[in-house]
Amino acid sequence: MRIGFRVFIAVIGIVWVAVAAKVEAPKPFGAVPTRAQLAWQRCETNLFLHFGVNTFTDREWGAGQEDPKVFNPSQLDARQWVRAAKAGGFKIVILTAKHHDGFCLWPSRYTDHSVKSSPWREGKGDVVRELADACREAGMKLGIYLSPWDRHEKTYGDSPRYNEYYKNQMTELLTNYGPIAEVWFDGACGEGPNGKRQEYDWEAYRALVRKLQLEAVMFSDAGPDVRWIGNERGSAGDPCWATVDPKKVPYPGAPGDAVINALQHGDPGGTVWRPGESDVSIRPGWFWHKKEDEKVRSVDNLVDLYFKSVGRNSLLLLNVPPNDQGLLSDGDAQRLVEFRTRLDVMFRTDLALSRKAAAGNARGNSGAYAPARALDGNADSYWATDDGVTSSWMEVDLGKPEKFNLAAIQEAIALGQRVESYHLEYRDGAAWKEFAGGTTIGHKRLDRFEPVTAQHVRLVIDKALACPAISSFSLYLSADK
Ligand code: FUL
Repeated sequence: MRIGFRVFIAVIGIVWVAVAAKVEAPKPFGAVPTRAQLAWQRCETNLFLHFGVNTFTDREWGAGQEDPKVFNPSQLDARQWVRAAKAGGFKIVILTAKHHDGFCLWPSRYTDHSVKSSPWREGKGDVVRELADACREAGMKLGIYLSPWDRHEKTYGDSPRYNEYYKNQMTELLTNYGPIAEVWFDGACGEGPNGKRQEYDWEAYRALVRKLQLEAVMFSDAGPDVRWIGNERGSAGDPCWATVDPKKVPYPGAPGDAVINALQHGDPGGTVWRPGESDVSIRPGWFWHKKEDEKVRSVDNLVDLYFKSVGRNSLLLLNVPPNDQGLLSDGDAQRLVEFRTRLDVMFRTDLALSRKAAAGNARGNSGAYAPARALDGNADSYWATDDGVTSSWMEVDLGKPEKFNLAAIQEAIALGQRVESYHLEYRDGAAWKEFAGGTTIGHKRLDRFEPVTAQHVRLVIDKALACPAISSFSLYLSADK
């Protein structure tokens, strides 16, 4: 009896071990995101604030000779900026602490070309401080843009000296204002063939940021953490991989069509994780110009950009420039609210949430990776197939025929980006009919299509670099097209 019981326990143990061994999670595939990159991708929409002397001189690129006295916003209120960002659902606000004209929005110790030489707050003001305080109060993350190209600073072109200057300023910004979520390195330089030649010490800049703000992601054409998407139209490539071959974009500002192509699309199986950020302005210019007050993008246009950036595994960085009073203009702020309201309505009711699911293959035949995991509203659980199964399907039973015209799919990107192509189909009697499809998925893929009414819907993974891991599959009926 006792021996029989022991045998029984041993058998249970062996079976348990065998089952547990079978349902081991998929191994990460290729390059994977760091914790900071993953948190950044989940932000989805960030807000850019272009503000500085150009706001007062009606220019886009200041010459560097501007009199600091022109900087005098009468009602600057960083809390208003952050309120508008919050209302628009933006997660990080990135301020041009210094643009190409070299004028600093904080009282840097290393130059007088800053707010301290302006009449604003009698030379005692600090825009970066006011924004950092407003962010902290509101639970908003802060990012900084510190232009490498500097048309004012005398040492620019004297490479070692300017690199010191730049690093000193970076140190001020990264030590005095609390946590910084993103550092934006702009690759632009308009010096031209006869202009000054500055060799930026990118390696030293990056090392400094890593040392001072471990959780900050660094943006530039060449990353290292986040890449430029290759245009300023807010539109990612299709396909769009978060992985890249770093040799294709050797340094920020590297020219050529091949570079732009690499930025737009990334590389399947690329050795480095470097997701794309799609920057675009809500107005024609990056800085505020009175004459553009009537040229603020429409909600339809902004939603379209959202689909072309966030919906293609990128992040939307939308610029909304404060005006010469130091406020976001009412029309712009209002547009942000309308944009978010529209998205909230679109994505309010997920018809697939918690519905019954089936799949052609579920890893280890186990509940841990069952298709229902893609319908549970949990970003960290996922449906996965067995190793080596790189094409399969999962099916959702909507309970009754439902009408929908919008699909959202997400991969469990903590394990790497895998899917190369997929399509969607619905059951019509005995037949399955395709109604949408595409290439990469990544963090998020959004599809809009003519309304379909069906009860049974399949996500078919046609091709993947490794067993797919799908964290979410959702269907919606949106009133607009
Ligand atoms: C560009 C700059 O030259 C523009 O002025 C703007 O800051 C944009 C975001 O990046 O490279």
